[in-house]
Amino acid sequence: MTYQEWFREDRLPHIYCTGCGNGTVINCTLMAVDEMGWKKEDTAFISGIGCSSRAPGYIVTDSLHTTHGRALAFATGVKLGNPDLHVVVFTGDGDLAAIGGNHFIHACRRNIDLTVVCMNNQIYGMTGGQGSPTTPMGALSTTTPYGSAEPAFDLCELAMAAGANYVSRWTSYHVKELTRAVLTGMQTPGLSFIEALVQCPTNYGRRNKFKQVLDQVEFMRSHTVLIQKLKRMEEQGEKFPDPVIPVGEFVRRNRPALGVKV
Ligand SMILES: Cc1ncc(C[n+]2csc(CCOP(=O)(O)OP(=O)(O)O)c2C)c(N)n1
Ligand SMILES: [Mg+2]
Repeated sequence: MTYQEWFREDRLPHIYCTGCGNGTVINCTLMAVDEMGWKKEDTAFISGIGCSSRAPGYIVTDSLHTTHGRALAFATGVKLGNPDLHVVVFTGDGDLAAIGGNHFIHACRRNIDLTVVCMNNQIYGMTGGQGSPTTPMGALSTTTPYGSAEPAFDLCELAMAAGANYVSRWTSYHVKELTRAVLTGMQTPGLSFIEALVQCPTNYGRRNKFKQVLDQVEFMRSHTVLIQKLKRMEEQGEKFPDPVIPVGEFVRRNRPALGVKV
């Protein structure tokens, strides 16, 4: 089987804007699913509300497109109700960290056996570009017309501190690394959190000096540094990109988890 067989062609055309990074993340996730050899009948995709949360609609398995911020609450029910299912959550930065922030930290604390893929476009994409908890300081959005004055959440640090067993960050530029990270997350019992930074040309890029789609992709390429390398650079006083986006595996561990079949 190839990963393309997981797509639902009857739902095309999709809603994503030209140049959106979400499709890349869906591809990477389905390539990881294919690599896992999961069966469609044993796999469920759960999401909240947002552009990112539309992803399960394009996949052939059973899925739940739930309410804004509540993907993890529904996914908890699905997984604990039927631990035999492989449960993958697609969410966005607003869905996960704003309205759904409390579900996020408690799902990580409980370490529920889920794979959570967050498409972080650093904005509320679907509703026209309001600022989110991951909008960088100084960035323009419809609700931060003079530049965001708030520090942003680091979703990976948050997931790690709250207790998730596996945490990793990549971007839509890093297709191979992202696929491998999702795969490792699927292989790790407990909550696996994979953050995928994505370009949003319509609602983030055009307001923030990324005139072309590839300008934002190039920014992600040139501002990412592997976490371990970054630590070394800091210790040795070496210069690194500003702002810097640490990528790679933040943690892989074996805390007690919920929903793992013993
Ligand atoms: C309870 C509730 N509040 C607000 C909304 C409106 N709303 C829909 S999507 C969204 C933001 C989505 O942002 P994000 O999760 O980052 O997803 P994106 O569209 O950027 O992928 C909001 C506020 C809603 N649907 N339900
Ligand atoms: Mg978003």
